[in-house]
Order: sequence, then structure tokens, then C-alpha cells
Amino acid sequence: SSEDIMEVESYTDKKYAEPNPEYFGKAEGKNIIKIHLESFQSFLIDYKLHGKEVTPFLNSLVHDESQDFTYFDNFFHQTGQGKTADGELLMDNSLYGTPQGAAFVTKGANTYQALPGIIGQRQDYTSAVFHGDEGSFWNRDNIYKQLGIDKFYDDEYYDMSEDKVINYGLKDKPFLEQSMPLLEDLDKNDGPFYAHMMTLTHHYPFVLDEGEESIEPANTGDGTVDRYFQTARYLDEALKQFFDDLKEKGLYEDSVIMIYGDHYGISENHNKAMGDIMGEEITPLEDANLQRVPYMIRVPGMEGQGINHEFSGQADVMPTLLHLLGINAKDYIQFGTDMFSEGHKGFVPFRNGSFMTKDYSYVEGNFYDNETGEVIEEPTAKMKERKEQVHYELSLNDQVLHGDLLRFHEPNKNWEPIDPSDYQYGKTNE
Ligand code: GP9
Ligand code: MN
Repeated sequence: SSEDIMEVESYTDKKYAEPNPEYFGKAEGKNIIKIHLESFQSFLIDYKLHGKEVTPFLNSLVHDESQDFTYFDNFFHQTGQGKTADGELLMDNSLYGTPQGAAFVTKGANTYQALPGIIGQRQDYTSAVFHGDEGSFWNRDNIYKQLGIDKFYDDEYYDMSEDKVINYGLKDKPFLEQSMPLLEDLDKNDGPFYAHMMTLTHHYPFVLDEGEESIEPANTGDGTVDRYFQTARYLDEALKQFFDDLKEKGLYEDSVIMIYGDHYGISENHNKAMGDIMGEEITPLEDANLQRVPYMIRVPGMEGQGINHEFSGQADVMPTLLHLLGINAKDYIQFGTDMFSEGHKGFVPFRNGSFMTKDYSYVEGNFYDNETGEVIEEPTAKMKERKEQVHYELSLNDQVLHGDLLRFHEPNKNWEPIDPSDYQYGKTNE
């Protein structure tokens, strides 16, 4: 009911962090290119396999100051069973998925007040998702309409010849290559745009066609883990090419470029091999530490910070972006907080109720000291309070999704509820 949403709003209002005036509105009017790194975990950054970097291009974005990126090395995915779809939901709504199943599917007809809809209405952005797989996967072709996504370029828009496809769909190199003319077209006719490029090749079981691997596999003896590095390198090469193309077409310099990992690629079933890779036993705490995924952002006219160590997660991205665009996140219901804000909240809930902070972690029912890796036998009252807060936050989130509560929420600023019938996808509807 409308009372339930008021309880949620009073929580998110309290959690809300004021924008950092230095950055507020810095990205207004700029194109936004958001690049999804499938199954990419942060341990790959700077990792050396057989003495060589696995992802030299991404590493260069992190370390070369002239690139002006800010890399958050304590950024975590917060996804559950909805995997990629949960990542999308989190980043565009600052809502978690559901405890079971994929909200994209089970809550696909809910009312949302999502980033694409908001910036479409308030700043005339055109939003588009690019993905070389069937549009119906994860119910995208339906829920995207609820999110206010204007265009959905699915496999219908790409040359999906057999030599260009592997595993779930189009290989990342042809995918990004073939996306360029679509992006240019958006820029010419519909700018400013918010484009979401969803890669796919670096996905379990991490396979490439013969001749497309440029590095040797690892040699733990666990094929999944061993091949993981090869597809990561393939993705890294695809990105390098994409950046070159963006620069050549004049789409790079003046665009916000944002890169994120959606969820882990190596599940805990592979912890033995991961122990070899990391050079230490994968305890429950280490497993939680491995849930870091990259988040990198470059905003034209904003100096890169290099490596930012703030603890943050996917739910924090939407408020961060809103503030960069000069829109106050307080106008909407959001569980995350602006990562550039002084008041950013440095605890990161996982979907299963575990959470991470700078000094300690709560994993599978135990508090851990991050420094020593030891279980904290007597957690402080503050730690226990934080745990209660995280569980309360997740329960509020679940009420929002189960009760479709955003129906009852009127954002402060002139908001027109999204009508899914305003959106049509597919070539035949153009
Ligand atoms: C399929 C792709 C994979 O389109 O998004 O989804 P995942 O298995 O990673 O959730
Ligand atoms: Mn995924």
C-alpha cells in the first residue's frame, strides 16, 4: 500500500548522501556509454599469468593517469540468482533482485522509476541496450519497456553468421564492431544517448574458437578456471578495438565511459583451483572478497582519481550517475548512495545478507576482521546494528518488488509514469 512505500522512503531518505558539489552536474548533456564486462572479477586486474598481464588494456585504464579514469577497486556485485539481469536491475534502479529467481522475469510487469526513464523525461536522453543474444532472454524485451528503455538492439540487428557466434551469442569483437554504426546513428539522430553495451563471450564455460585465443590457459587442471583467463583476454582485446573505434568516430572524448562487471564468473565450486590462482586458501571471507567486480568511470572534464578505495556496489551506481547529471537522487527511491559523495555509505550488502565494509565483513553468519582474516568472536554493538540494518534494507527492497510499491510512489519532480505500450522493439516495428 502507499503506507508501505512511505516506510521505504523514510529509510532511503535517511540513507541518502548529499552530492559532492565538485562533481554535481559534471556530466550533464554528455553521451553515456556503459560497458558490461560479462562475468569479470576484479582479481583479473593486474593479475599476471605465466608472467604476463591478462588484461593489459583494462590495466592501462586503471594505471595510466592521462586516461582520466577512476577505478573503484572495492566495488562488489550484489546479484543473486538473476545474475546478469540482477546486475542490470541494480545499476539502473538501485534496487536489489529478489532472494530467489530473477526479478527481471518474475517482476517484469512491475512499475519502475528507472534511470533510463528518468533521464529520458528530465534531460531528453535516448536510452539503448545492445546485446547479441535473443531479446527475450531474461525477459528483457518486456521489462526494458517498464524501465523506459527506448531502443533495444538484440540479435535481430546483428550479423549472427556461424563464424561470429559462440556460446550464448555474438562474439564480443564482431558485437562491438557491428554496434558502431548503430551508435553513430544514435548520436546523429537521438543524442544525447545512454548506451548499454552488453558483452557475452567471457561467460561460462569460457570457450573461444580455435585460433582466437592469444594467451595460454592457466594450469590448475580445472578447465573452467584455466580457460577463464583466455576469454578475459579476448574481451580485453575487444574493448581496446572498441575504444579505438569510438575515438576514430569522435564519440570518445566527450562521452562518459563507464565499465562494470556484472557478477562472478568462477563459482565457489572452483575454490580449490582458485586457491592455486590466488596463492591462498579460499576461506568464506576470501570467497566474499572475490565478489569484487570492476567499476571504472571517465567523465569528460573531470580529472580521474586513479584508484578509489571506497567500498561500494552496483546499487550505488544510479545515484552516482544522477548526481553527475545534475539530478538529485533524493527525488527517487534508491538503496545505494553516490560513490563520490562525502556521505557515501561504505557498507555493501550482498543479496544473501552478507555484507562488506572497509574494516570488517559479515559472511555466512560470521563477522570477520578484514586485516587478520579471523572470525570476530564478540562483534561490537555497532557491527550487530549494521547487520540488522542490512537485513532490514533487503526486506524493504523485497517489499517494493513483491508489492509493486513504486506504483504508489510519486517522485518529487514532474514524473510521468512509464507506459510500456509507448515502447516497441524490433526491426519490424521501426
Ligand atoms: C544472456 C546473458 C547471460 O543474454 O545475459 O546471462 P547470465 O547467465 O550471465 O545471467
Ligand atoms: Mn552475466
